[in-house]
Amino acid sequence: PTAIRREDYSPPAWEVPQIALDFALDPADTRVRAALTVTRSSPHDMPLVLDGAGQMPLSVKVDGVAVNDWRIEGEQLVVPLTGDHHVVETEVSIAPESNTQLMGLYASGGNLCTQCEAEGFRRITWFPDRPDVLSVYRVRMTADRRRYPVLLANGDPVASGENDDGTHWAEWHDPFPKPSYLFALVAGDLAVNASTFTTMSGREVRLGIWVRAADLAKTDHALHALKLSMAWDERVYGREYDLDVFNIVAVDDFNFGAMENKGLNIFNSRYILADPDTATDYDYDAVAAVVAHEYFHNWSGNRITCRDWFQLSLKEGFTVYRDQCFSADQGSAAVKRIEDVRGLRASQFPEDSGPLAHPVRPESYIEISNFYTATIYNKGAELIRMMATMLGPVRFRAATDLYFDRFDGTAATCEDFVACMEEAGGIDLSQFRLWYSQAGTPRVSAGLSHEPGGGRAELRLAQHVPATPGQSVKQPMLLPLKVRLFGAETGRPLTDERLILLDQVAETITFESVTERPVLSINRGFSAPIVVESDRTAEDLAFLSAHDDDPFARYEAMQQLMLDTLVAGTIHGEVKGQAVIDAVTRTLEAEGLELAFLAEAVLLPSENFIGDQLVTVDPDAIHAARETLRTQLGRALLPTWRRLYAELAQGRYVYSPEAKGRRRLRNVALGYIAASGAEDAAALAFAQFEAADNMTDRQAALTTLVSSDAPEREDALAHFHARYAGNGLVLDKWFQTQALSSRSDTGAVVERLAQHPDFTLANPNRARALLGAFGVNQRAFNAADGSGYRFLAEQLIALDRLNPQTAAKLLPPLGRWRRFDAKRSGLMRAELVRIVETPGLSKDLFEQASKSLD
Ligand code: BAL
Ligand code: ZN
Repeated sequence: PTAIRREDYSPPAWEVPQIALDFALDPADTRVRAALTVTRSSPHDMPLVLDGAGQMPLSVKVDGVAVNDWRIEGEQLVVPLTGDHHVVETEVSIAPESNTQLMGLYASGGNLCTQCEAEGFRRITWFPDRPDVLSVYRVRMTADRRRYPVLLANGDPVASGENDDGTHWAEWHDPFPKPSYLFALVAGDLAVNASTFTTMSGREVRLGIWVRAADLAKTDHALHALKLSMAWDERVYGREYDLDVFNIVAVDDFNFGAMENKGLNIFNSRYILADPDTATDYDYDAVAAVVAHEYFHNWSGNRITCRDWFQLSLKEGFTVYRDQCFSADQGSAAVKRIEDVRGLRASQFPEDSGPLAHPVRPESYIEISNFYTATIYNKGAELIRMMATMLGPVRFRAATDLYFDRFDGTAATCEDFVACMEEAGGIDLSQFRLWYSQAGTPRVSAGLSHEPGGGRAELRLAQHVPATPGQSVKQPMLLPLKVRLFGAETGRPLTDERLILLDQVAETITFESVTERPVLSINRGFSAPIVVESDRTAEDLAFLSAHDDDPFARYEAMQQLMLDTLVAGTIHGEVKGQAVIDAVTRTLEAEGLELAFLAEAVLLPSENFIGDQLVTVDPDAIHAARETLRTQLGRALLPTWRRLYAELAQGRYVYSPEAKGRRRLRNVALGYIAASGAEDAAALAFAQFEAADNMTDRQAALTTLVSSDAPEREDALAHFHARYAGNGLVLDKWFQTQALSSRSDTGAVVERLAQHPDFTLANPNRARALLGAFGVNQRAFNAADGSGYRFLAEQLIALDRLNPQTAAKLLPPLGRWRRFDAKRSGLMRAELVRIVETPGLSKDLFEQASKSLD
């Protein structure tokens, strides 16, 4: 497979201002007729080159006349054209029911739907399938009336009618020029939760959430979130919705979480369906966040799209930032920030320090689907956040207004965005641009010194950006660091919060009038996505965990204290947990902290995150150290956990920030009661499991039991499975919870679950629930005999034949071989070699596996 390089970009030779599509829909043989109005974009003598994937044209016409001077080159259709304007028509036959890749037009649950980003449209019809070719689409669909009573496409509905042969038809028109990756259609037997939204200029938009009839009762939360998102984007960014209709369709088989097709979002049903019995609080939050994310794309992605796929973070980083801020506004901003940083550390930091590290704006790719990564999305969002921090809210809003105004209706670049920030923000972002081109997580060392009696403190900062594949030498970056000093004796702030722009390899910052020993609070709010290495003692960290006025920094101090304790415990085999116990005690006793914050603050860092701190990961020692500290915390604070567990019980289920916080902390308490070894822990968990009127409490109880040896474990698993038979989203939880178990037999259990009648590789959610969860279960996956590696490799090879995109996304755990001992490294590499050498491997999996071997 060959690599596509960013520097090779050239503008399209032919524009396609209009396209008319006519679908005769049928699961086995869908006929697609496309009429492209094409225009030579500059003086040149190049033919029209259209992308396709597999299908042969049944006919090609130019200006209404059949031609035969076209040719197929590789996967492209080349049509010689003499004039500057033509209409080029093609017809193809495709079989949605045999499409297991879930790219292009495919069948899910008896309905037909599409997924075109990034390069799925070429599996539907011949087209210049690149994001900088923008066209106005007119779509006509004809389908069996009984089987597919609902016919939806982008834009606004224009006309519909019935035919004598049992079919019906509908025509849709989208007046906004869009790239092919935003095309969508749905044909199915669907029910709608309909409503309206009146925009800020008084236009009424018809909203519809389309699902199978049995799921209709689970769509109110998504619909509510959609309305909140529409109002939020008007208020915060001045962005109004632009069509008369906004539809969302939920499908069970979907590679992404959701897709922002213009006016017709298609969602993975896990991000639409929610009711208390089947969705956790986390699921509810995720539904709202993804609904918001896709809606926000209407401006950051659709009205302004990407010039090429190297610019993917232009729309994804910005839109993630927007959805993060939206979610922060709905509940606790502090807890949302903690969750986002935890996610970044769990998924992006390992990517940035591993073989698949790439810049936020990559230089090359083999398969673009592999670049829908945490780096593009989540680190990309951090870049926007840093610019917002440096500009402040007023100038940031002016800069986004400028960006939306200047680039509306175009395909833009990351550089265009940064230039708007610079222009409207009145700052020089030359050095900041390195964040787009340099991969790797910067590391900042921070040392604070103080002259007792002298009144002056000095903060010595030094930065280092580690080498990443293809980038051995790095330049120093611009790092916005929010810093504040606190007095160790009084506990009071000694300075205001300062925003330091660290732009040198090393720099010393001076603070005057520092009258007592200062303690450093740094990278407050996680103002830069970096690793801080400070010389703060356990005492300093405990102090900050009790006194810092920045909730993130307060959480961070506790995490660092825990991490230092666990790393030492892993290395020395003895866990000295008293400082953590004292700090947790103080936090739980502190006044005025949100319950959800408390729940976050007292949770130990994950085994993976502990592993990330070590040169060589010893999964068993890490597991042992973490379990020991959990047990110490459980025992030392058992009366407190029991009190919290009793006090935080609630009546009937309510979804509100306050109620969510209570559930979260109560379930953390349950976990610690179990960790203490209390004899009644399993009975307590099982009672909760049985009595719960909501999935949050039921799943938390199940999670506790699944990691135990208690007899209740099997009962709970069996009850759960029986209760939710036929509910795919909840069965995913059943698989996932078992794959995340901390029991020593988890590897064997997971292998058995892969043979379970409810397991299938054909459904991406199911594959991710078992294989994805297993891959992040550090101890189970890294079993010393290599059985975990072998199992995952076998599953990925099988999955690759069905759905390469999903297979490739599950590969990264095998790429961590450099971090393990020689025996595990060798076993992991052997599986990567086996994958790479598999005949007929997709370029998706080839790219991920071969890069992981380097
Ligand atoms: N554009 C792909 C799905 C998403 O990020 O919204
Ligand atoms: Zn997105």
